[in-house]
Amino acid sequence: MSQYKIIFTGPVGAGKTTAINSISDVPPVKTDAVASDMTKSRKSATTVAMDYGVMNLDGGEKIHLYGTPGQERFDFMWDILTTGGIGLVLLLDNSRLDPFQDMKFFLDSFDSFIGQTSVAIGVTQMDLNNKPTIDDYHIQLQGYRIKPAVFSVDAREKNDVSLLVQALLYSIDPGIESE
Ligand SMILES: Nc1nc2c(ncn2[C@@H]2O[C@H](COP(=O)(O)OP(=O)(O)O)[C@@H](O)[C@H]2O)c(=O)[nH]1
Ligand SMILES: [Mg+2]
Repeated sequence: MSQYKIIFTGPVGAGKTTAINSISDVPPVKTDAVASDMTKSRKSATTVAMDYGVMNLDGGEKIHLYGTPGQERFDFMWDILTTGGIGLVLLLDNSRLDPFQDMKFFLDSFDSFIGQTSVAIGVTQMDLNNKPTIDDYHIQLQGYRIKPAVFSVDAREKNDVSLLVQALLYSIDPGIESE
């Protein structure tokens, strides 16, 4: 059986834990702890270590899903978490102050991993903030050498997250999803 690993990243509150929860076919492992810093105002719990889940594809493949901790003070873990990964899902919270700055930060931080693999971008909270638009993201991405898929995603919706993951898998290997 084929086993693959993909990594979810993005700022605190972007929906990583929720997204993995939405698509995992096994009960996800959440290592949430009570936040002790500035994330407290936003959420009562935040991920300090990582999230983990598994998605079973129709072709029998297993996709292992790992979520990075969002806080920058855990960025030492990012290298460990990406080892062996085949692609990155970057979730961006459209209601944050400067989601383009967030996008730049994460694309830069994962630059070498993305260079060897692939990335797909999901923009969450568009129901709360409809600007910038997906077109605006595409325009912003013209300054980068990569051409990722960019979808509007509600991390609570299994279908939204599943489509994003499938777009990522397709960009890596158009055959991976075939039944
Ligand atoms: N309104 C709205 N809420 C969302 C959306 N996506 C995720 N959320 C909520 O955003 C909050 C933060 O999500 P969480 O998964 O904890 O973010 P994480 O820090 O990236 O793991 C949760 O309450 C989610 O239910 C979205 O598209 N719209
Ligand atoms: Mg989380």
